[in-house]
Amino acid sequence: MISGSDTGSAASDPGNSTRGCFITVEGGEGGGKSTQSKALVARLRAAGLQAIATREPGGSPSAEKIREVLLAGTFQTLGTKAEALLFAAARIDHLDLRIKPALAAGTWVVCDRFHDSTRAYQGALGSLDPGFLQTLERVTLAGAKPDLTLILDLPAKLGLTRAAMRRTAGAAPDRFEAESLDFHQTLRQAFLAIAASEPERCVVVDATQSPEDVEQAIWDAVSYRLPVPGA
Ligand code: Z5A
Repeated sequence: MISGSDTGSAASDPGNSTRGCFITVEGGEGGGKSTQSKALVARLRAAGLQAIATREPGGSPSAEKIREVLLAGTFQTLGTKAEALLFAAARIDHLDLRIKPALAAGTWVVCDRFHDSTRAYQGALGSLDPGFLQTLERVTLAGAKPDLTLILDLPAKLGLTRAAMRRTAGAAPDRFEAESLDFHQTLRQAFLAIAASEPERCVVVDATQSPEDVEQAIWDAVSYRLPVPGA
């Protein structure tokens, strides 16, 4: 059960029909997270559920401001630890203002990136001390773990090609997209390692398929793992 305390988890009681379920969508660049988050919300609504799509970094007015500086690389010079703290500050605000109230009202929340992105980008790639990251995650989430995490997996090169195609003509890649192919390959392995370490929470989805096939694979996983009416 998601709450402000340190003792529970949204994942602990997904069968509680009075609360919404919390689903996160994760993976490397260009995997289709935004596309699939919107499609999943549409499917949940069609199944008669209240559902919202949100994203990280961002999702609340103050967190969206933090997003701007993070993606611009404004504070990159402060180092990975400081960046992790900024992602955490945005996440706390997002949880308090948007995610927790929605779940408490029975609304399902689909979030494009969440704490696994901090583990992968700032942890595996930024080489942050695991103890620091675990403590930061514990105080940031305060028990608010996702019920289900969908990890959209595809080769780094394909993901970067897709991300580049999506950018408007002439727009520069953001601070993370501009990293090397090696960086993105390591990122892919980091997400797969998270999935392997928490199979009860994570499902890996083959994101090389067509958008329609990815959407169906996601729907199959959601309907199998969570209490979708009529599934
Ligand atoms: N970050 C972090 O470091 N630490 C943290 O804790 C958090 C985040 C929360 C957020 O960037 C950055 O912040 C992110 C990690 C870091 N790194 N970057 N960059 P963002 O939100 O701006 O971008 P993103 O999350 O990385 O999104 P994305 O990878 O660029 O895209 P996507 O959401 O995965 O994909 P999409 O926009 O849905 O699709 C991309 C294009 O591919 C688009 O043209 C689609 O039409 C196309 N597409 C989608 N699916 C398919 C399929 N199946 N086939 C063919 N084409 C497809």
